[in-house]
Amino acid sequence: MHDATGTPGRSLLEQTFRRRFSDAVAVTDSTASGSYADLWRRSAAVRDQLAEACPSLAGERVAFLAPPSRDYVTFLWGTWRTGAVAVPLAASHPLPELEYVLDDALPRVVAADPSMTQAGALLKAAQARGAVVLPVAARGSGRRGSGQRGSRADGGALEAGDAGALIVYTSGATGRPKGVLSTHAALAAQVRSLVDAWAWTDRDRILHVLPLHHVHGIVNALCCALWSGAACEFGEPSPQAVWERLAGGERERITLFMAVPTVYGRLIRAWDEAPEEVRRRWSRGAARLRLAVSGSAALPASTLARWHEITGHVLLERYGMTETGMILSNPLDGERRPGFVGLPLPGVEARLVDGRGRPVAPGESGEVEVRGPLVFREYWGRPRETASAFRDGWFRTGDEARLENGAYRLLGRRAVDILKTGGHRVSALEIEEVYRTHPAVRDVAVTGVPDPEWGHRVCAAWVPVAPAPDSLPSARELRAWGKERLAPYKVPREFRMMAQLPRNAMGKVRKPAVVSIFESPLSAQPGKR
Ligand code: MLC
Ligand code: AMP
Repeated sequence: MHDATGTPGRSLLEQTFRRRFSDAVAVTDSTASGSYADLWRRSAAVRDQLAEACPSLAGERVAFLAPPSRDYVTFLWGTWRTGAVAVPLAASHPLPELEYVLDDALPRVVAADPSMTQAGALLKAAQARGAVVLPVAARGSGRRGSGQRGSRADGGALEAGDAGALIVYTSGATGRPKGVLSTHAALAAQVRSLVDAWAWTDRDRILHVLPLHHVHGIVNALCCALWSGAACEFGEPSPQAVWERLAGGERERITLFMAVPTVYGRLIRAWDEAPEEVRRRWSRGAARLRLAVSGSAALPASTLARWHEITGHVLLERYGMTETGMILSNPLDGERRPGFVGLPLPGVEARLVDGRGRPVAPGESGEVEVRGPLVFREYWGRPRETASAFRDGWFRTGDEARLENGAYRLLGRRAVDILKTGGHRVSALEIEEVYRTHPAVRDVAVTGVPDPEWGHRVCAAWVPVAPAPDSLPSARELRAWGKERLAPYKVPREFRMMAQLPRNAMGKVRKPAVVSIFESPLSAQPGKR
């Protein structure tokens, strides 16, 4: 059976659960694996448990914290089967970031896998906010009969189109992160487009090492696999473990791999450092991949070239956004040009416009705008921001691009305060707001310094309060303080203390001047403030 693209109009669950009698492996993690039939049964048990704890969940939010695992997938499907909107929480986030999501998404139910570091604190915070709390693994979910006899009906999600499915948090130019709400229909459109473009089939097996609170990991890797009847294997993300898995036996061979450029950079470094015979084995393994995809941030041409030398594969670079899913992609068959992100994916309309929203002349640069069934519905609870994200029905990406010889080249973001670090979109202004609450900090300017490993390296220039206290915090202390409040990838890598910040005549901080400060040789010293 290689009918992977599915019938138009099929919802994600409808498509996936037409395999509900299949014993083919759907997901595996380091301790468990689940067939499509298992997922069907287990997710019914989760649905029943959720419905028992909290009747009429349709349209309500269910937030959950779980490692990439069979239980994560089961919980996601179970949530969808109640008709609720899933809000996956980030495993790496400290409590204040998780509490922010609780206060913004207002979930009726919050679930956590007890093995997660933040599980206890999260559930306590959720209880204090009046949410029902649950463990992620459902009672009796392993039983053969569970979810079949005497169980509740699916909450409309099997056919759902316009119903909300998923809220993923991502940073905007200003303020705190926004919840991007996508419908079942939008997710199905995103998945169908990728399954079609990259020719997923039920013979595929993806090695999944991406976080499961972003669309890259949730939609492109996980949902595409399940839509296609393929296997999704959650692997250990260390570079050595990835190489070893790719080099693994012919049975259960990995056919697909997806990652952000930072990860490809790390894989290349590990390969360079490995002994000759290990290198040969790793290269042979990676050469057997059907497809390796890079995205979420610009792929350096040097990474593309080196990966080609090592594995014989040209990485397929594509471009997308949380709000839209994937927009542009290099071809599966055909030339993949370094520095280019290809053409619109099936079902996606893209165009380039000038500042007033008029399409630009051929060869001119402009802002990418997107239209199509895959676009998100709203920023959760932010109608004004949702409205201003669209112009004449087109979603405004904020990314600048040019069409050159039949392919798009991305030129950067319009807003200088949105950074991409390790594939994560972060707001410089959000980080500044948090650091302004530090007792020793009077003012601070955060910026992204171009960096071969991270894309942007988050750096902060700061001005101490006056009069300066006797003992000023070191860079290490400022980082430790930030880690208690911000996701690890938002915490500045470097700090530079200054008497004042560089400002223009209007008093606005000159961010390019801040970048130059960190590009000077002095900033190469670690631990300096
Ligand atoms: C982690 N650290 C960082 C950092 N990330 N420091 C600076 N900048 C960053 N971006 C710090 C940690 O706090 C730690 O510090 C040290 O680096 C080592 O951490 P680590 O554990 O090794 O990092 P790791 O967890 O491995 O993270 C690196 C990564 C991860 C690249 C694997 O960030 C990742 O999985 N990124 C993918 C993000 C993603 O999926 N984006 C898709 C968004 S959707 P210390 O001091 O404690 O040692 C999207 C749409 C689309 O963009 O198009 O796909
Ligand atoms: P996110 O909110 O994490 O979905 O980030 C989306 C942003 O990532 C886009 O607006 C782009 O700026 C960036 N992005 C995604 N893919 C690429 C790519 N291939 N090259 C450059 N930037 C990318």
